[in-house]
Amino acid sequence: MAAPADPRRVRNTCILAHVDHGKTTLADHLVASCGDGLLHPKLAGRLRFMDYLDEEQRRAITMKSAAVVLSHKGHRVNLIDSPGHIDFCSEVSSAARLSDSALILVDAVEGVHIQTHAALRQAFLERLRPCLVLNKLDRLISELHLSPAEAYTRLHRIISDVNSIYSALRSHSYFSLLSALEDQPSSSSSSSPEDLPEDVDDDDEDAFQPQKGNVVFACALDGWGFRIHQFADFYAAKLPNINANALLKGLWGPRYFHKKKKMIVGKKGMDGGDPQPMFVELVLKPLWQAYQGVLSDDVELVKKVITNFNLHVPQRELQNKDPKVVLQAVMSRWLPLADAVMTMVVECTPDPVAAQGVRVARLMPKREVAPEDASSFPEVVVDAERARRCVEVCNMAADAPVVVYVSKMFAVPYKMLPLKGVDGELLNHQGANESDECFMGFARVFSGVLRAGQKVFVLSPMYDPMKGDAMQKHVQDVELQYLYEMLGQGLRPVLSVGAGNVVAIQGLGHHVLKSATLSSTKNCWPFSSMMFQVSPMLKVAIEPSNPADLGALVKGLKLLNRADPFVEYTVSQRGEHVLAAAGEVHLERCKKDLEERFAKVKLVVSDPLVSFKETIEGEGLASVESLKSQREFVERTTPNGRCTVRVQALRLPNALIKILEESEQLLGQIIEGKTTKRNGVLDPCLSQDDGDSAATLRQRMISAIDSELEAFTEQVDKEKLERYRNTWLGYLQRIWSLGPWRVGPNLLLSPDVKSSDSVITTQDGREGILVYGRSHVSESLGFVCRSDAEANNDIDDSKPSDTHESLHVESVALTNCVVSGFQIATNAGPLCDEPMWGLIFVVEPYIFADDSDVANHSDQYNIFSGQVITAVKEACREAVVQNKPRLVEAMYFCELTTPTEQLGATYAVLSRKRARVLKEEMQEGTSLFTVHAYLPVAESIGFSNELRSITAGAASALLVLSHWEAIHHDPFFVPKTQEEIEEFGDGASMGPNLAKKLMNSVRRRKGLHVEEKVVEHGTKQRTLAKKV
Ligand SMILES: Nc1nc2c(ncn2[C@@H]2O[C@H](COP(=O)(O)OP(=O)(O)OP(=O)(O)O)[C@@H](O)[C@H]2O)c(=O)[nH]1
Ligand SMILES: [Mg+2]
Repeated sequence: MAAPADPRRVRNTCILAHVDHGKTTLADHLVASCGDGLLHPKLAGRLRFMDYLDEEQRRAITMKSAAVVLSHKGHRVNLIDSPGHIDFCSEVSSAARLSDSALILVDAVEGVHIQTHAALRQAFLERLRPCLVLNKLDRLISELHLSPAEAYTRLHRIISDVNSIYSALRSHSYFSLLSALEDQPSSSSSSSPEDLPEDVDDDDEDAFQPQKGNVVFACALDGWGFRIHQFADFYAAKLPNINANALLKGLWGPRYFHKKKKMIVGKKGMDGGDPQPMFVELVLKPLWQAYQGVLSDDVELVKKVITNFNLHVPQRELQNKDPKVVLQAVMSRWLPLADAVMTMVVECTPDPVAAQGVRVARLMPKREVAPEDASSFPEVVVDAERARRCVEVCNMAADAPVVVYVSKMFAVPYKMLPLKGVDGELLNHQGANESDECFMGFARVFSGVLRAGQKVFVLSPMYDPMKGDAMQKHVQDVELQYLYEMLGQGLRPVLSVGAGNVVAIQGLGHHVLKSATLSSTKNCWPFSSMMFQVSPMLKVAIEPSNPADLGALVKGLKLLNRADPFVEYTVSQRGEHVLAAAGEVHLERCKKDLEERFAKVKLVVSDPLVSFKETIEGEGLASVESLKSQREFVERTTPNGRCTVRVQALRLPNALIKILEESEQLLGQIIEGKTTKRNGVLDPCLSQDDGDSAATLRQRMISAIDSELEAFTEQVDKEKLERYRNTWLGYLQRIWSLGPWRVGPNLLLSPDVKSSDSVITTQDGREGILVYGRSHVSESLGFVCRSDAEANNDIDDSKPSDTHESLHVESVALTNCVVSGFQIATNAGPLCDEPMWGLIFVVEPYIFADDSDVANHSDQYNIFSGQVITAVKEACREAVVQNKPRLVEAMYFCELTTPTEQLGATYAVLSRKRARVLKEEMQEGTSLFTVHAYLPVAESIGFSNELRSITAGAASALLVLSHWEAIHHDPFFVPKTQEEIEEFGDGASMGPNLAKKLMNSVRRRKGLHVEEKVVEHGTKQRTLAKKV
């Protein structure tokens, strides 16, 4: 199927939805009708053509996205089926990146679920034009036994649910930060209309409207579906005095058909009674008749529908004994599904030229180029701008620069690759012996014409064309091998692929790890990175059953790391091979892939290595109250006695922690002017160090404090609140560093010069001065202006004396040591070496003059700086221990569906797993309950399995990482007072509390000391008399 010369006749679309809403079944019908013989229509809906992996067929869920080329009335449609399970959400991002539009599927019985939200958000973020498919309409008839009127109400509600989610996304309040980020690099052009999604100006209008033609009502299982246009055209032919347009408008909403007058009227125009809207009368009723006729074997009713709608169904098929077959015979002739969906795709979604014009602002944000760079490399600026322009207009001229985005790599066994090329020549698959798997790039050409064998540059997301040679490690040149059209599992070799088409590229295996931009010129900006809904959370250590297979395992892990966009493979400090996956289902598949494809050895998988964090008590009001009480300082002195560090620990309000965590990437850029290495969800290339984003962030931080304080207006009087607010704002002006990794949710405050004892202090008759760090972070964020900070910093300069002069020089040199000590401490807390979370450290290090002779000896000095780091680290850790330390655990948001009779069993599992139920709701018209709960990640292992087995497979759950939450138990709790002993026992008979248990399990895993009594009950031990 050669690509049409005109890119306007191409569509790239993906199917997105919640798990099991019928994406793959729908794809089957599209492939059967438009796939050029790839799938026999008889198998459509049963084969699940796009789920070609064994594991997908076995579990009946899709696990990867896959593309297929379809043709419809002279148009070429590249269709990508995606998985709905949250564990594979990265595949959804890969699919969305290559598409221009998205078919959002919703099950008419289940309605909107969490992944429906995610699908809409993904489509919105990638600036795809969404269309809606309401699937499984048959279930409304044959399962729920709804009347046409009830069904109409339900469909109406789902459409308005979806519309309200989408309009919330469009409204600028939601994701305000994100859009600020997105628009900010191209702030000059962000106001120009072409940068905004096309439909942004009709914000008030619903995005999904049956009248607009972007809603299909369908039953993928039986292969039928329609847009109201089909009915409008049909009735227009029958009712000559009403035109099709008026019918179209009347067919959705509260419009009624007056049979006698043959007119469309409002409700008032109907002469009383209980009139039904036109959609019910003219659309749903005939559908219901067809179903009821077939299912209750009412031949007359079926015949009526057949004659009313002039259908030609062969008698042979009508006489089939199986009602399902009869239904399909009638329905698929009457309302063929593929026709409705493909016409919608062609009519309502943009071609690549139109789409790329809108998407370019997201894909390749305009960069600010420093004026000096622009003048020294004018040709680079011109070339890069040309490449961007060509992407924007989807230029497919042969001389246009080639720009391609690879959104994931996937592995295909060499034996599955085509042996012959386009002209029947033999293909030479280089490296076939090296490994059994060939890595392909799942890609799309955005500009120019990509040719097999072409030489291109692979640009990593960090690449900056203005930096020339300094960017060597972010760019490689590579000669591509073959190009293929993707046909589900099949690959069809092609010689070239023009802009606006999806393609599989062979020959990138050694050059691209997960995603990359390919370009024919080095003078091109890389595409912005994709966004993922979650990050890989579930970590396990993997080892081979037979230690001799370690080499094979490591090689296999490296291959898996490449083949799966979403696993992370690391080697821990203790030498364990750690694999991070998105969830249980994903992990199981990874294990299977390793055992059967990549490593081919038997494996042992450890229990999950669950991450925790450490903090101190003081949530909510307590964190405010703690501001009142002057906390004790913890003191540590270096062994040489020259430096004393005083540390005080406080707790940050939860709202502020959340913002610090969410904005990690942005903070990294603002503070350091560059990106951080961690797997952030936000895109490094979207923003630069810019005043706007700092201002937005600053404002969010202040509002977080305000909202936290607002909650206490009842308990605390106004004056006090104002004082607290000022204290908090004061803290925000003194942020010296963030930790761990310089962007975490912990603050290091520079000493408060005015309130600390004084800059100069005396101890044992010696004079010492404060090591004072500038509040760099506050400056970068704009909480203080740089000149103020400098004035503050000059305080110690203002009173120099000879001894102080040298001390001062030394103190400046030691500031970095203080920050390092803080970084180390926040990276590994005192409870079980897990990172700290939400803490403020006020650190006051003093150095004293050295009396010994060897002052300032450089060796001595190095030792001294090490001692200062240790002292700061120890003091911070001790400050945590002394302020009621608490363990923090990650929580999943869990959405589960269960039948009423299994509700009890479900609750039993939930409570055993320490889940906190948020709400339960009966799904209207069904006997199903939807339960929302928070579930600790530490307990999630085996949760789905247990749920499945205890409810006999009736309940299913979906877990999404939600937030971190402190466990309120004290891990060091030992009953002391009389009441406590009465309540909990004297500690001898009491098992360890939850926090202690979790803490100890981590300590044990890490090989840290665990304080445990080996013999709990000495009195119960006895020596059995031996009878000789
Ligand atoms: N009754 C009914 N069942 C349907 C319909 N469409 C799909 N199904 C069934 O729903 C189940 C899930 O279908 P899939 O097509 O695999 O769903 P999916 O959205 O691809 O699922 P994932 O890819 O795992 O997210 C299958 O058992 C289908 O037979 C429909 O229109 N009516
Ligand atoms: Mg599927």
